Amino acid sequence: MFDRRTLLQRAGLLAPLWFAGPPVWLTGRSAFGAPEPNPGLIVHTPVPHNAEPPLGALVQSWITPNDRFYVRSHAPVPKVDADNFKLSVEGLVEEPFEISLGQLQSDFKKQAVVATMTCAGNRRSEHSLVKEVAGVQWQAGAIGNAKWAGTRLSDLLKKAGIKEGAKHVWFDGVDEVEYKGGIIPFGASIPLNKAMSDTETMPGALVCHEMNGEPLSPDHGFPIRTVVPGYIGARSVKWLGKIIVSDRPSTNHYVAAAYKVVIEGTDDELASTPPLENFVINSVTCDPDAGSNVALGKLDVSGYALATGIPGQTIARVELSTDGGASWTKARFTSQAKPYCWRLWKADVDVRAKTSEIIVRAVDSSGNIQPETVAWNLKGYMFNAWHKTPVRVGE
Ligand SMILES: Nc1nc2c(c(=O)[nH]1)N[C@H]1C(S)=C(S)[C@@H](COP(=O)(O)O)O[C@H]1N2
Ligand SMILES: [Mo]
Repeated sequence: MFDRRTLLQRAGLLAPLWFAGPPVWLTGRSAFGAPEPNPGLIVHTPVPHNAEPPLGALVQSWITPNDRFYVRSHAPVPKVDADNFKLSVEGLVEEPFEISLGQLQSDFKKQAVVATMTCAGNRRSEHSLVKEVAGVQWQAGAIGNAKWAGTRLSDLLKKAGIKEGAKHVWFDGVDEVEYKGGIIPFGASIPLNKAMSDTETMPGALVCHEMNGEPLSPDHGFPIRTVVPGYIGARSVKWLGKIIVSDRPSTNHYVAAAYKVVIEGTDDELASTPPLENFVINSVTCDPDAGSNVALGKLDVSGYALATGIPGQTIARVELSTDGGASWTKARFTSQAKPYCWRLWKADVDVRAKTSEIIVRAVDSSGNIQPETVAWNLKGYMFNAWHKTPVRVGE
């Protein structure tokens, strides 16, 4: 809960560094997007806040600490008065309702789940090496694995009573994104059957208010966000204000046009391309850093691997090559194969005189291999080619 002491402690820690005064939940005033000061992240843009951890720091633990978790926001952190805040559930339901954060916490069973969140634009900078892509030039750190807690989305939908014809669930944030000279909320939607696909341990989607045992921070969506295990981060809407049940996918820009893999982005192409849902298989070497000097002989390497968000698929194998892909060494895992979660790995590779890069690729439990190359796309999404870390071999 957000007791006063916790709030003051957090504010005391943060206040001196905030550009626009104390945090919004203390004063009711908007921080107007002032980023939470965080030396643990590399900042791409301060407002809206877009930042990612250095790769070496990312794989120190299976659970990503909150201060090492990437931030991806399209607008400044919105003004939210937590005491009067209400989330509404509406649309194709029998009984629409509004609910406060307190009620959400007291009236529903709390569900926790560990799931990896990753931006569809993770590794976009590698698409840009082929041809410049607009947008935040993410390295490979727009990913993290956290323990999220809150209410199952399905519990809220059941309370409202889903009407016949319902097929999708929309999420609207309360943030204000500038778009084409106007203001729109960030929005997403997921198929109703994904929302209702809970298992005992895995919610189809979570209406989340806790990240790694702490209230969500402003950057990560305080007071409430969705978390959709297996889906690209863009479907996990921060600062959630509305849940709308509908017979169609959301008409919000971020579903209808953005977050699609397109080449030219004409109206026709956008209209015929479905919105992205599951993330793709990926693996990345996080240590050593690109450009490191390495000695001949054995070298310790570590990184992450992620299976696609398709149910049932986990990472089965991670392989490394120091000879351009002619031969491969198997990595060992330092974490279990868990659905919708990354798997961390370590390997001892042989650095040879001719080694110029360390290549990594992953294989999933269905035998799908991470692709050697990927086709360029206009918005730079879903980059998952073999990851290559250039190194310089010394004596
Ligand atoms: N309201 C709102 N929700 C949002 C966004 C946003 O800009 N506004 N960004 C989305 C994107 S693109 C990603 S990848 C994730 C990032 O979540 P994080 O900042 O907690 O890592 O939030 C998603 N939810
Ligand atoms: Mo994203």
